[in-house]
Amino acid sequence: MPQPSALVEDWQLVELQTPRKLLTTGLSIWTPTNLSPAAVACLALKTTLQLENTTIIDVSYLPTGSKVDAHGPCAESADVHTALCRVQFFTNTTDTSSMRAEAWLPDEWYGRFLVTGNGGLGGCIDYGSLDYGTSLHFATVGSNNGHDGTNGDVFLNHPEVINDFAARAIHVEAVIGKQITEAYYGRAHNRAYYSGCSTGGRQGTQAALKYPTDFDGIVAGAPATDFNHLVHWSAMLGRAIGAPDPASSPGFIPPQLWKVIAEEIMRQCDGIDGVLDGIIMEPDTCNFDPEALADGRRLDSCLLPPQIAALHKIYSPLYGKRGDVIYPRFDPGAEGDSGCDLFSGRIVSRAEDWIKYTIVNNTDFDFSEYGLEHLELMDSINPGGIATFDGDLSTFRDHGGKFLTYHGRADPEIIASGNSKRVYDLIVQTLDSFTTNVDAFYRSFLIPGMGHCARGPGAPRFGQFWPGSNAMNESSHNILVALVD
Ligand SMILES: [Ca+2]
Repeated sequence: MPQPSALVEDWQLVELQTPRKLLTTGLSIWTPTNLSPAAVACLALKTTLQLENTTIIDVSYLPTGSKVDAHGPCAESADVHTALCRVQFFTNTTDTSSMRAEAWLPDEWYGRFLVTGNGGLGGCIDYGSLDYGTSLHFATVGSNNGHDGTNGDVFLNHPEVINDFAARAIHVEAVIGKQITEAYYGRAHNRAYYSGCSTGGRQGTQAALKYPTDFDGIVAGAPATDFNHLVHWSAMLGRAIGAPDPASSPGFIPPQLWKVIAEEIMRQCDGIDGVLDGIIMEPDTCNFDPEALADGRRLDSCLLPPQIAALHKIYSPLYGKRGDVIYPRFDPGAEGDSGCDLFSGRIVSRAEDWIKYTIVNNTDFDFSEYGLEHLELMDSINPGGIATFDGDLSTFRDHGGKFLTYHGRADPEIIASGNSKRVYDLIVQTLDSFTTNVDAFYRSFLIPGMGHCARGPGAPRFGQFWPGSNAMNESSHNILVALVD
């Protein structure tokens, strides 16, 4: 990771405000009788903060080099790379729902406020993102999105918990987080930002649609937009591939065959972009022909007809009754050497939980009965307004908001990158590109060879999260700094 001094120097290049510095000297000894002015100001919040529907759980001052432990069922702990005031709080979002959140307030603050998102069906405060935001001098807030943990059983018969997950938690943590920030520094923030990926990308998109004045700038990675259709696609892929039992599911493709399939896809498509580098620059140019694996040319790769049929389904868009695209296809080149969760022979847990606990409300639901009628049910219920498939960003645009989105084109987890193309087209069509210069406030970056939010053989490090990720902290290399610019 860059040394703190170098980091500050880089940021001062784009900094127009004088940084507010609470701590003027390094803190070498930490004892209750030797508190820095920043620590004293921090601990005072315990008794002075008065916030609507909110209980302060704890306030602590964390010197650089501290460690924050994982909470409950959430796995992530984090190192703290910059001295900060940590405020843990709990807000009742309704009479039957609540949100646990934390505000991390760095000693050296540039007047910027940042909210970070969640992942999957979580449930977990992303401490790594809180550390990243504060290391870049944002007052940074993260929440449990209305429930602890990563499972969907908390949604069963709890519509307000669903409402928090679908949209409200990010809004509430923005409102309360801004108040805590102002109370601590003695002045309000200059600009408010949001950054998240996957579910976090959907949360950012939803914020721009439903609460368009909460944030001035949003980074939304690999967004789980058109959420109900995404869940349906995941479930239908599980159905197409079947359980790992040849007797009942002859179309199932065992993990060891995915290496062969991935190699064949690269053989057919890697060179289309002119470079044999293991990256398919534009997967939509790849018309992968699975039949090449059935013709017996390769003894190790002779797939059975039901397996070939499964591949045809995986690498084709999912269509509705009228030939409309329900969801785009899995990106060829994203499968990896042993296949991914989607191809494990069972419905991925995120889709399974969403369907069981928010749609059919049946913990014993039999997925052999799952079909198109369940998508129709999902579309009609649309729990919490989760769909997040609406192109009308006009209020966000008119408020002066800027939106950056990115999506890896080798995303093996759950979200096909073609969906980000659909969303872009929807926004352009809704706002009418003849009268709106969409590029002036909304830009979408498709990243060849990048996996889900990160990783992969492409160029996956551009400051989307994590200190120490070797991303350079200036605007030509760092998406969050570029958003600030
Ligand atoms: Ca290539």
